[in-house]
Amino acid sequence: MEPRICWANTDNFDEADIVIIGVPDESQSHALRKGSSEAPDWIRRISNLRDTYTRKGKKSLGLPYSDFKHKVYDYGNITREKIDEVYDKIITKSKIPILIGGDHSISAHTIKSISKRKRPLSLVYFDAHPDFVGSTTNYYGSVFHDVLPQIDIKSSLQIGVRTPEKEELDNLQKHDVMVITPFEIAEKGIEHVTKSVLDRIGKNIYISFDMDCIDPAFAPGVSVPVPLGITNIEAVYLLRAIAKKGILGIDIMEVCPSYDIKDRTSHLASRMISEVISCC
Ligand SMILES: [Mn+2]
Repeated sequence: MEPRICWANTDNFDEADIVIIGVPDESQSHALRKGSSEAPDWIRRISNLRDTYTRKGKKSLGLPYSDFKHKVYDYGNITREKIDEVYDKIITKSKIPILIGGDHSISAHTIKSISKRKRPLSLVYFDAHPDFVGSTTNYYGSVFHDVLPQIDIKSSLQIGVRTPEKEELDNLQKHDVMVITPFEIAEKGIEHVTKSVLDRIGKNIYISFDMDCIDPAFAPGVSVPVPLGITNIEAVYLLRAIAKKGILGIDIMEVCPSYDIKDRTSHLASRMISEVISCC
């Protein structure tokens, strides 16, 4: 494994309130672009290269615009089969997991695990795709359908959707899912949209973040890129606001380092993690 992510500041799991976990698994992806399983270690590597500076021979973090109050522990990598066991240790101790994928189907495991302990669950699903295929299950395009029994649909929503299949459009309508498209953010402004997100979600909030919700101009290194996405600033503005309200956990999925441009997407993922930590 690469060194721990640069934001980790403790080697003691028990004293941590934020836990970083990698799941280097892309077994349920059908993407033409392979390589999302490399993301956890690659993001750790890039965080150490790009988000730290050297002062008098010592490592100095390039913080978000505030210091961390939190103790952050890097748990290393686990398999998808271990998620429930590891999340039990994390959620029952009121720690916040930040999981790095891997393909998006992994999120179904984390959502199911968290919903066993905290209900009703508000899911904030950032994605270019609704992942709402119901004709097949347990893969990266069926996550939202797979977790329907686990989430409170009335306080959940999708952000960044712009390439639904017909079946998915029908499912979104049938289940009356709130969707915020990139056009709606362009039209109404990020502040207005953020308020409506905060009004929608309840107390038990989980964020699942597919990096492809961000425009490929900012995040080219993803498994299934789609033009006309939200900007990096809009994404982080929303993440900060939701994290401030209080989250049970977050995952950051589908970074695909081998298709990236100069590690832009891995670096953005690392910065996003620091922004979320600073607002939790
Ligand atoms: Mn997805």
